[in-house]
Parts: sequence; C-alpha cells; structure tokens
Amino acid sequence: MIIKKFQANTEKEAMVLAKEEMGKDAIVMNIKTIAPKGIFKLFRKPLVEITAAVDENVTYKNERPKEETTLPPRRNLNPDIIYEEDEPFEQSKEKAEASSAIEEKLNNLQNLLEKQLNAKETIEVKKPKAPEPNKNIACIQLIYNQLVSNDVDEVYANQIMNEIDGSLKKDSSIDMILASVYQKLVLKLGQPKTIELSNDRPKFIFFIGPTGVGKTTTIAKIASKYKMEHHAKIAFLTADTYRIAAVEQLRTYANILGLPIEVIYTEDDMKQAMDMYADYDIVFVDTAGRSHRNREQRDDLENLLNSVAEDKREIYLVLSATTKYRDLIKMTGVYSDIADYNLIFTKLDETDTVGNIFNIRMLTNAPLSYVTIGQNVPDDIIKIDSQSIAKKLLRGH
Ligand SMILES: Nc1nc2c(ncn2[C@@H]2O[C@H](COP(=O)(O)OP(=O)(O)OP(=O)(O)O)[C@@H](O)[C@H]2O)c(=O)[nH]1
Ligand SMILES: [Mg+2]
Repeated sequence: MIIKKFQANTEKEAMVLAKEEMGKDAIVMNIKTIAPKGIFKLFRKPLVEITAAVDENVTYKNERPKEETTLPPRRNLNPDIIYEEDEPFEQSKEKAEASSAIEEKLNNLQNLLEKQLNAKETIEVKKPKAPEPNKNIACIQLIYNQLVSNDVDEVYANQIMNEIDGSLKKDSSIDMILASVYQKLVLKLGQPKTIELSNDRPKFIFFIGPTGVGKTTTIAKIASKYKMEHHAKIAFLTADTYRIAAVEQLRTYANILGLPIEVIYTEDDMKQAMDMYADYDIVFVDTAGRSHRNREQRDDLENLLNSVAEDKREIYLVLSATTKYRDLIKMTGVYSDIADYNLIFTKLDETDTVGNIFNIRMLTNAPLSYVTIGQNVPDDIIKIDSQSIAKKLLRGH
C-alpha cells in the first residue's frame, strides 16, 4: 500500500492532486482541516489535507522509486487516523456516542491484549527455553475476532490478516496493527460510485433487487435529492406492473415531487419512454421485486435492462443489510448473471453489523454506492462512506 498526503483549498482539489499523482484508483483514507498558523493566520483560509492510498499492485502513475513515495511507517500507520474522522452516516446525536464506542472498544482490545501478553510472559518465565512469542499474533487474532463478530466472512477476515501479517514489523504496536487493518479495509471497500449528472443524457437508472428491500423508497429518496439539490430534470418509469399498489406507490412520490411517471408494460413502451424523456437528466426505472429463484421473472428483467444501451444505463442492485449472508450470496449470483451493477444496502438502521456489506463487496467486486438508514423520504439515505464502514467493522457492539 502506498500512502501520501495532499493539501489544497478544498477536498475536491486535494483529491484531484491525489489522483493526478497516484492514479485514478487512489482512495481517500482520511480528511482533515488544517488551521493556518503564524501571525497571518487570520488572513488565511484553512487548508484541507487528505490522506490518499493505492494498493501496490495498482500501477502508480508517476513511476518514482517506492521508497520516495511510501511514507515512513510511523506516519503511515498513524493510529489517530482511526479516531479523528466524523462518522457521516451516523446521525449527529449519535456521533459522540459512536466515537466513544470506538475508543472504548479499542481500550478493551488493548486491555485484552495486555492480559494475553502478560499471561504469555508468565508462561515464559516458567519455561525460559520456549521460543519468544510473536506479539503481533495475539493482536491479529483479536482484530480477526472483532471482524468476524461484525459478520465479516472468515475467509475475508483471514485474507486481510494474512496480508497485514506479511507487512508488519515484528512486535508492532496494537495501534499500528489496527491502523493498518483499517487502511486495508478502506482500500478494499473502495471509492463509492454514485449517480452523476452529465451532458450525456438522459441516463436510465434501474433499481433491481429482491422483494421488499426498499427499491421504490430509495428511488424516491434519491430523486428528491437530485431535484432539490441539483435541480435535475427527472422522470419516473415503473415496470412493476404485478401489483397495482406498486404503481400507486411510485405515483404518489411522483406527484409529491412534481415529476412525470409512465408505466412500462412492453419493450415498445420502453422505447417510447426513451423518446419522450430524451431531454431529461435522469430517468429512474423501478422494477418489480423478483424472486431470484424464478427463471421467467429473471428473463423478463434481463430483457427490460437490455432495452437500454449499456452506455445509457446504470443499474443499482438494492439489497437489505438485514438479509442473511447465505441468501445474499445466492441473490448477487443470480443478478451477476444478468448484468453489472452497483450496490445499495438498505435498512442499516435495523442491524448492528455491517460485515455483509464488506462481504458482498469482496464477493461481487461491484462498486458500493448508497446506504439507507430508515423509512424517511428523502433524508434517510447517504453515500456510502468506506472510512465509516471500516470503523464499524473494527468496533464492538
Ligand atoms: N427500516 C427501514 N425500512 C426501510 C428502509 N428503506 C425502505 N424501508 C421500508 O421497507 C418497506 C418496503 O419498501 P419498498 O420501497 O416498497 O420496497 P421495494 O423493494 O420497492 O418492494 P417491492 O416493490 O415490493 O419489491 C417499506 O415499508 C419501506 O418504508 C430503510 O432504510 N430502513
Ligand atoms: Mg417497489
């Protein structure tokens, strides 16, 4: 992993610098505001400093020798990185609670580790000839347990711990190990993919996924934000004609938001809608919740998606964070056979653990996009934040 810091006037500018130097795969690990110092500080604006990272196996754009680009480990693995961030997807009242929970957990982790190490030292006194235990192993085991208790698949937890183990110095501090696991997690979660407005319009955004996960509600949340915040020209289509209530549900949101809505029964209807909405920015397409086990429903969905050219469409697979991992594996497998998609996880407010988000990201390699955190339209949705998820994966309950 290569880590560098970039300072600029805004987060966006700093990210541009990072991508210019480290390539498009650079991921933000941490963002902090640096207050100006010195006698002119009143006249200077604060700077934004981002810490960006790329994996070693991703080609580094400016091919400099590795030693130059890798910061010394002490700075790389600054444990403060874990705590100084806000948790954007916590409601503000929960923020303080959340970060004190992290600290408490980390303290516990440290206490546990010390106990474990002391126990080992006692044994060592009795058996002086025993080989010196590698203290990293005890710590790695604790963090591994922590990930697994947050529902991270043991296979992925193992993979991360092996990768970390190989890159650690003997007897690294617990903070260093924790920080490097955190950085790995953030890198693996990747940069979120969200809906972007462009001149190449209209964009057809399909929401697919199992029944009752929150597809229609999520469309209403996103559409509302793009209309209010970006003044985008938006239309709704629904191909969910299996239930009258389903059309009415989307129609209600369309009326509230003042957006046109069309119901799609056939591929011809889809073609007509494409002409009708040719000068719109975004056309959200709601689909019926499908059982991933039903072959015919699967084929219908595939035909619907293929009625729009790949460069004109984006597909968001909506999954509930409360679904069993085993079922999520099956569902994503079925949808992967149909098309490439981005991932939205709903109902995070109904579960304590975010391990499944990590697992499904690892399994499908599909970009993460949004998470939803309640039933309120439009507020209960946020762009996925890899840093926040990584912290949750390392935190106790
Ligand atoms: N707790 C919670 N409930 C949610 C969330 N998102 C949606 N819901 C609720 O989940 C239920 C189903 O939401 P819909 O939007 O109708 O789900 P859908 O995927 O369109 O359902 P079908 O069209 O029947 O497949 C509703 O009661 C929503 O209010 C969320 O983030 N948290
Ligand atoms: Mg629906």
